Formats: sequence, structure tokens, C-alpha cells
Amino acid sequence: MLKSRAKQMDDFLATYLNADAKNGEIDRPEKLVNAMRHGVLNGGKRIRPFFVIEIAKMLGADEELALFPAAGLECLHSYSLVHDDLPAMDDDDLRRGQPTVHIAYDEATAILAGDALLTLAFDLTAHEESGLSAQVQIELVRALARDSGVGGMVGGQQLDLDNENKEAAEELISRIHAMKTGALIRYSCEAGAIIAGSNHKERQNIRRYGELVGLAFQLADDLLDVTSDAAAMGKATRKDAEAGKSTLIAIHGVEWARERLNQYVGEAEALLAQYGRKADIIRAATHFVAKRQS
Ligand code: GRG
Repeated sequence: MLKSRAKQMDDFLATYLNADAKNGEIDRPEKLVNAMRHGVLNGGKRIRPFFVIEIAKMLGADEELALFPAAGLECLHSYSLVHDDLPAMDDDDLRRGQPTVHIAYDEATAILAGDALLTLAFDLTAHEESGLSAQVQIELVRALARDSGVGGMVGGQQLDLDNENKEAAEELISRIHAMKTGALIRYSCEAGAIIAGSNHKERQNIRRYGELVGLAFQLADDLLDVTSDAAAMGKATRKDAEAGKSTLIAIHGVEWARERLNQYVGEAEALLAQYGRKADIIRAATHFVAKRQS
């Protein structure tokens, strides 16, 4: 299911990032479009668009209505990875098994490709061909801006940078995770509820579900690091230890993390109970996130 949704998203994004396509009457610089394509069309799991589409469907919306906002969210996520890989940030040469955008092109082009993916995200979220009402588009744009900006992903990245090489307290690590990684995953679920026209109570319920999935996603990421070839390092994860970052696993250990992960999954499943069989796909996705191997 995740694979077929990922293919659907890849096809959709490839169409919107076609080097021949014109934005109104304005030609788009080919190099920049190709760098954007490099940053997006490179084999991501597409978990966030999956949640947008499948939550909207679970709540009774036509899946077609979720496509534009789902693609917008993946563009935003991809921009964050392109910028995160830059020399001024994590300075990574590989992403999704391929050269990062600043390696394949150059640093200035990677900055611009990230910028252009971020703005394309909002273009797609409030797109005239989406079939969504203006009110729904505004709600999506506001929620996406809130969760990706200073109080969400970007703010979390700043806190993360400020705490490199320091022993951060558990509360601060959790706050960084919730903002940097969790906020976009929570948005992916809330967006599904906004598209389906959920009432306040349902939207809050789905937001909480998304929060739990975000927590599970980050913990699974930390576990993946220690259970990979970095395990020998013992204390912290290889990736994070190299970057001088504290992790919850370094504080509490692997067993605690596994138990906590099960607890998040249990709580998340309880929130889905009211949707019965309609939630089967989302239930399976919750387990996939918690047990993911990549
Ligand atoms: C630079 C503004 C700015 C923000 C960067 C998201 C982020 C903030 C940095 C990424 C660092 C990182 C590797 C965090 C761990 C969790 C995470 C977001 C992993 C990547 O997401 P996946 O697993 O990746 O969904 P794919 O490649 O499948 O899309």
C-alpha cells in the first residue's frame, strides 16, 4: 500500500516538476528545476503524503482531493532535507543513497532548489486545480506554515543546532524532536482531517494521533541508528554522536525505547478504535512507522 501510494506521489511530482512545464507564461530555469527534481524524485518513502491521503480517505473524503496538499507536503519535507544536508548544517554527501543536491550541483543551487521547493509546497497546497474550497486551502496553508516554521520544524532545527556538543536534558531533547520531526508528521494527519471537513473534536483527535506517530517515528529513527552497525559505540547513536547530539536512547537505553515505542503505538491505536475497519490501513501504517527499517 505504501509502495503504490509512493508511486502515485512520484508520478504526480514528476508531472509538476517537468522541466518543459511552464509556470503561467514564465519559463523556469532548467538547472533549478533539475536540482529540485534531484531533491524530490530520489526514492523517498513518501510517508507524509501517505498519511494525508489515507487519513482523508478514512474520514470519508474523496482521495483525489488530498493529492495536491499531499504533494505540497512532500515538497516541503524534501526542501528541509536539501537544506539539512548543506555544509552549513549536517554537511552530508549522500541522501536516499544518491549524491545530495549541493554535491550533484553546487551549494548556491541547492539553497535555491530548497527555497523553490518550499514555495512550491504552498503553491500546491492552495492550488486552483485541487478541487478544495478556498476555506479548506486557507486552513491547510495556515497549519502547514505553523508546523513547518519557527514554532515547528525550522524552530526545532535551530534548537538542535544550538544544543550540539552539549548534554541536553530529556525535556529539551523531546521538545526538539516534537518540533523538528514531529510537527510535519502531525500536520500530515491533521491535513487529512482538514480535507475531510472534520469537526473540532475529530481534528483534535487526529492531531493527537499524528503527535504519537511523530514520537514513534523519531524513536524508531534513534533505534535504527543503535541497532545498525553503530551499536558497538554503545552510548549514543552513531549519526547523532558524530554530530554531538544527545538522544533519549543515550539517557534511557534501548529497552526503555522499545517499551516507549509500544506505548505510543498502543495509544495511537486506541484513538483509531472509533473508526473500526476503516482505520485498517492507518493501523498498519502506525506499525510500519514504529518498526521501520529505513
Ligand atoms: C533545514 C529547515 C531545515 C530543517 C531540517 C527534517 C529536518 C529538519 C532534518 C532532517 C534530519 C533528520 C535525518 C531527522 C530524522 C528524521 C527524519 C526527518 C528522517 C527523514 O525522513 P524520512 O525517513 O525520509 O521520511 P525519506 O527519505 O523517506 O523521505
